[in-house]
Amino acid sequence: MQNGVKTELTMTEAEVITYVKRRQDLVGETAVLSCQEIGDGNLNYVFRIKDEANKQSFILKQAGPVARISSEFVVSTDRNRLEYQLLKEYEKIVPDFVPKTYLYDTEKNCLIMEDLSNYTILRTALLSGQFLKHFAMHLATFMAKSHVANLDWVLGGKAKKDKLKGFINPDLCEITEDLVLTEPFYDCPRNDMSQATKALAHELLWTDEVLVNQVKCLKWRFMTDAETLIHGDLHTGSVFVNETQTKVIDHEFACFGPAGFDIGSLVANLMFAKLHHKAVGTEGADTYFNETIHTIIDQYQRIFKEQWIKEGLDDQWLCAHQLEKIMADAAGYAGCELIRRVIGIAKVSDVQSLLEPLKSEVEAQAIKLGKALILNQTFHFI
Ligand code: SR1
Ligand code: MG
Repeated sequence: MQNGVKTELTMTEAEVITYVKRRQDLVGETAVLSCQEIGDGNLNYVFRIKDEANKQSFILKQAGPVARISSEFVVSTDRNRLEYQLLKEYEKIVPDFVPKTYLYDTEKNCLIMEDLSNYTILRTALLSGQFLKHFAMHLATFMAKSHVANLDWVLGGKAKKDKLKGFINPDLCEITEDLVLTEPFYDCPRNDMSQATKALAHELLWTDEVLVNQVKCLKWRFMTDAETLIHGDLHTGSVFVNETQTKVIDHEFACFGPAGFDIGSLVANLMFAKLHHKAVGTEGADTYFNETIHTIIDQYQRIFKEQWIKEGLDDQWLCAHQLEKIMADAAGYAGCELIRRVIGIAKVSDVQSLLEPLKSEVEAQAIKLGKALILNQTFHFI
């Protein structure tokens, strides 16, 4: 038991093998299975199952009743259904950018999907200096196409409301509302930072009423603005890349929310990679990250407009107006993401892997950049 919740719902490696063996539709009688738990995220258990006999492998992702990062977070295992539903949705709209899903089990709250073992997590690739180019265009396409396809204007008001019912995600949205949009902006006991960073947070954030009020507005919009279907946690740890392809994973935060939230999360995490490389003095990193971020921002808007027309929408004023709002939101949410990864409980290795004094310097830069993005609600100055 953890926090009064039965943890025995989560399978062991041996149980996963027995479970998969029973799925003859997946592995067949000749399968020789081995299994390893490889998850390092904050929420779920991720098992890699190898079938030596048939030279194939799968990923089984199981949602436990509490978050891995802390049993304080009791999160509905329904998140597995939401993830499955979003994967199916993306398979229709942006099939090249998601892993294939083979099975969803409502009893065990697990999914079996394509093993992307020949890919690397984008955050890891970037930190190790693999300055890949293709993913910027892929992620701009992924976001713009999925966002436009789920606008009220495209689905129709009634059908959109009907679809929205299937993506109500109170527990995971609450995590975002608390960890991203509330706790970093006051002296919350759950925050986690050094004394020096705390002093800076006090000086630059917690005592700045204008900033705190802007964040309240961003939180309010996140809670109430069901603009379109969003991934909801699109950081560089939610993306797999290889030399030519890009796959977006970890879809359990899916909800109808402001489109700018996805763009902001992604851009902020690229900024963390940039700050990391700047701190350690990697040559060419500044130019690479600036170009990558600008490609995402520019291409998102270009593809958004293109999709708008493809969907048969002809009101160009509305398109421009909505895009303007989305990009302002994106800058604001990027600011919140930059600040929460420094002050809040959920960290990023871009910062955590640095030694002092570099770590504190990058934390201060992230706080200042985050603040400027929230106050200005534009990327124009970056
Ligand atoms: C309790 S979950 C903490 C964080 O991990 C996820 O990846 C989300 O970013 C969430 O905010
Ligand atoms: Mg995740």
